[in-house]
Amino acid sequence: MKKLFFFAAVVIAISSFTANVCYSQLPQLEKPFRVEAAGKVIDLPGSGHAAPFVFDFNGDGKKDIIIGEFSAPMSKKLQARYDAMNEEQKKAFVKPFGGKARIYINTGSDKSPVFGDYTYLQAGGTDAGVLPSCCIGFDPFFMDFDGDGIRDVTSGEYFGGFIHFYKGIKGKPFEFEAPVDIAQPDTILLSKRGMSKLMRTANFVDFDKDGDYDMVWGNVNGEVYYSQNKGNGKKYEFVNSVPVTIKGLPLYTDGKSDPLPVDWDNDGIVDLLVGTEAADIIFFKGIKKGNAEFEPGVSIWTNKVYDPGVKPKYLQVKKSMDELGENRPYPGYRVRLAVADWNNDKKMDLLVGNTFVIDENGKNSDISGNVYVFLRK
Ligand SMILES: [Ca+2]
Ligand SMILES: [Ca+2]
Ligand SMILES: [Ca+2]
Ligand SMILES: [Ca+2]
Repeated sequence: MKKLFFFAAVVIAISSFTANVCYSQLPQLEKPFRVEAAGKVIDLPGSGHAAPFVFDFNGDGKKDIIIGEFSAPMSKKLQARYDAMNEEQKKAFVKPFGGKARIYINTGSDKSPVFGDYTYLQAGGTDAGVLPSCCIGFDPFFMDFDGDGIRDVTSGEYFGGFIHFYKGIKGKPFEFEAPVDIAQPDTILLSKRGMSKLMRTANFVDFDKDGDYDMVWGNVNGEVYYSQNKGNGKKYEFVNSVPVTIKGLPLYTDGKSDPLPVDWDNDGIVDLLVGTEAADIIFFKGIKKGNAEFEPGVSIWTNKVYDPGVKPKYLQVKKSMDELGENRPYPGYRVRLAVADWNNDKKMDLLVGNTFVIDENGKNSDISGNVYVFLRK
């Protein structure tokens, strides 16, 4: 018995030591504030699934914010509420419509952004959209994917297993071409409906430093995959996706993963920040340039170390959420991440979009979403 206790104490000591080592490398963050527009916090009533992306959209030298959102057909309750509105209220009401992306142009300065009203991202002559289903709306990632000097945008979708590519148009910053599906050998040759292809969320970085964008993607299962681009910067050519690994074992999170490749601890090696269904944000420290093997994941909110190779059961999402407890600095679940130097102090800050329930009402609960900014200390 005594021996067993000793063993347990050693295990606890080792795990907390490992956790502290990782945690001390984590950037410390200020208390958050929510992004506002037209003097009010940006809310996504009836849609939620705020998916932020920050960059200079219109090329005037000031950062703008693009926020993806989700929607589904209106619930009976919401429809009844809409029907009872007067004309003015109806005009102001945001109807659910499918996954779209709001563009908020910065009318303040680059250092202190101020946003007014938004317009919807346009593609193929209409609002750019993804079909709404389950748990992902428009999930934007902007970059010049095809190397023609014009930035493009991508988004995942719940069904279909593809990442959509919307090509930017020269001289028309607010318009994009109608989407095409990004061809990948594993999406073409294998079943499109396998669980691992549901709800793909893709973010990009030149992971192997060969001059083109490689893809890191998550899914409904909470897995994270790396797809190497062997193209030439003008034309992509993805090879089969491989699971991102920790000590040789696949990386798993508590479902609906949104992996963002970024050098979060500033050591010159790309790390992963992964947002989860349980509202946690997990830091996976990169070990070596271009290698899809990472250090074990640490919660940036609680210091909890996630065991590699352990596939979580869906019900453990609630457990993970409870473990976050008071340390979770926002309500809700299913967080989507972005990074940007928001206040121009040369330190990378974190943006978190969430989905939260306004009114507990079973299946027809009203939801919304906000975008939180965490400045780095
Ligand atoms: Ca382009
Ligand atoms: Ca590359
Ligand atoms: Ca790093
Ligand atoms: Ca900053």
